[in-house]
Amino acid sequence: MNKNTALLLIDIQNGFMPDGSLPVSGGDEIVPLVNQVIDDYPLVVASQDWHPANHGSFAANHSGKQPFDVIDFHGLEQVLWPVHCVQGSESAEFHPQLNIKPIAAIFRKGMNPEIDSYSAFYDNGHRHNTGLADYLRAHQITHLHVAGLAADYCVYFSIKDALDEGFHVSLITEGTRAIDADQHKKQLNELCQNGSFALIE
Ligand code: VGL
Ligand code: ZN
Repeated sequence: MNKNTALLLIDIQNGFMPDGSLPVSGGDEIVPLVNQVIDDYPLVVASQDWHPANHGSFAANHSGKQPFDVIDFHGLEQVLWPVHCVQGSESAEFHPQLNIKPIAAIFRKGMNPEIDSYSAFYDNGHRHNTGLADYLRAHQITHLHVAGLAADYCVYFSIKDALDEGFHVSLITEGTRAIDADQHKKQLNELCQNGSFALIE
């Protein structure tokens, strides 16, 4: 692999596995594929969804609301989720079969209870950044290969921010799974309009 290309792994955590609290169908199937390619990259970075128990994205923290209801949360549209990836819980741990040894840095997100954070770069209001873009630039990274979960939320918004930050981005199609496959297809059509985006099929 070119020395300017990093592998970005999004939220490969128990909470998003088929037996997790926010299940992504087939989410566990990406783990062997990621393990196959992870040693090919000069730099591997990962994100972790890392919520406090009182996080505002949890339906349980809004009386009368159910998971997947959509609300206005401090001016942003917010899908309410089942409780997932609470800091320090099993749900927040990486999948036990994921080879984490090559991961050079982990960027955690979703810690502020007042705003959700899908992208590994910025919160959903683009107010705070995680330091990921500067970290990658400090390591002379210009190209990203992306895998992880979920394709239509954290992977999609991470790719959009990466493109806005000026990176060339390729999505490893076998290395991701969506919550809503139709939504993922539409998002791919949109991303493919960007000359800096490609699919690795
Ligand atoms: C995610 C919904 C809520 C994700 C995280 O990792 O795609 N989705 N929190
Ligand atoms: Zn989350």
